[in-house]
Amino acid sequence: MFETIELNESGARATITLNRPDRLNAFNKTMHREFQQALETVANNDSLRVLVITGAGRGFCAGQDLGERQPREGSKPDLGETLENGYNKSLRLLHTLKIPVVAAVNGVAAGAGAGIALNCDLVLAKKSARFIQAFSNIGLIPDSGMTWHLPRLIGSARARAITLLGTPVDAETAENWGMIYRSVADENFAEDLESLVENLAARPTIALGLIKDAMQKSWANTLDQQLDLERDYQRIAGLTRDFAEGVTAFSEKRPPVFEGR
Ligand code: LHQ
Repeated sequence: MFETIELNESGARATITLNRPDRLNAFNKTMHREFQQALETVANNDSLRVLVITGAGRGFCAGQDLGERQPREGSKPDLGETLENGYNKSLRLLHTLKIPVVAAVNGVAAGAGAGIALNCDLVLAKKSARFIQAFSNIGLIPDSGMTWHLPRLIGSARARAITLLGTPVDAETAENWGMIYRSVADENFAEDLESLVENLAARPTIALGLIKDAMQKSWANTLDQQLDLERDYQRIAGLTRDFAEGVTAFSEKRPPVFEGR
């Protein structure tokens, strides 16, 4: 069905695999379109409770396909258009998903490829993976939300250094800096990913969606506004079947069986 990605929906989980391994899964026009279609498909499938985004082959994603964006004599490329209809549209779709999204970073993540990963809720990376803010290496500015996320994740000093210098950050450093959730030995990656995904898929999905949204909104809210938001979201969570199950299971001293409803 797709040419540049794979979408696999199986039970409660979906996996999108960026699939142009000979270009380190760099985004071309078709891939932008197909990635958005896949995200829309995931958003419309109520039985899904977790999404994984990963890359085929040895890389996660090398950002924009530079072969497609080679400046031609006399032409005035509109990179803003690539952002508006490509990455920005995708990232907005990603952020409105009500299920947790795991970036399974299997190899290098550069430019907007690092951006896609760092926009996910949880980033699990192989120790051998690197995150490269490659934008300034080619005369561009960080996009895909990187000027927003990086200072918040790792502080302004490090964010400025790695974006101005384009210095690669290995997965272990990324973890130590708080840029990603966890780096794991390459040989344990598949197993650790599996247990993370299994765990998320079995948790109370509506509450997880509300947690995501609350964390996101906190960046723009005062504490006062956030306390109001927590009151409102807790009201919603309190009406779910999973809350009833959680409390019942606790009093019956057994593990809860959440349905995501
Ligand atoms: C690639 C790419 C690539 C095409 C590797 N394109 N082929 C937004 C708005 C609009 C336009 C511009 O951009 C943006 C946002 C951005 O994403 S800007 C940043 C774009 N990305 C980059 O600048 C990264 C470019 N790639 C690299 O620096 C290296 O390839 C990294 C460090 C990612 C990996 O290095 P290596 O492991 O040494 O692999 P390699 O360089 O040998 O790449 C393997 C192949 O993949 C190679 O092709 P070849 O035919 O020689 O085997 C590369 O040409 C190709 N490739 N990235 N972005």
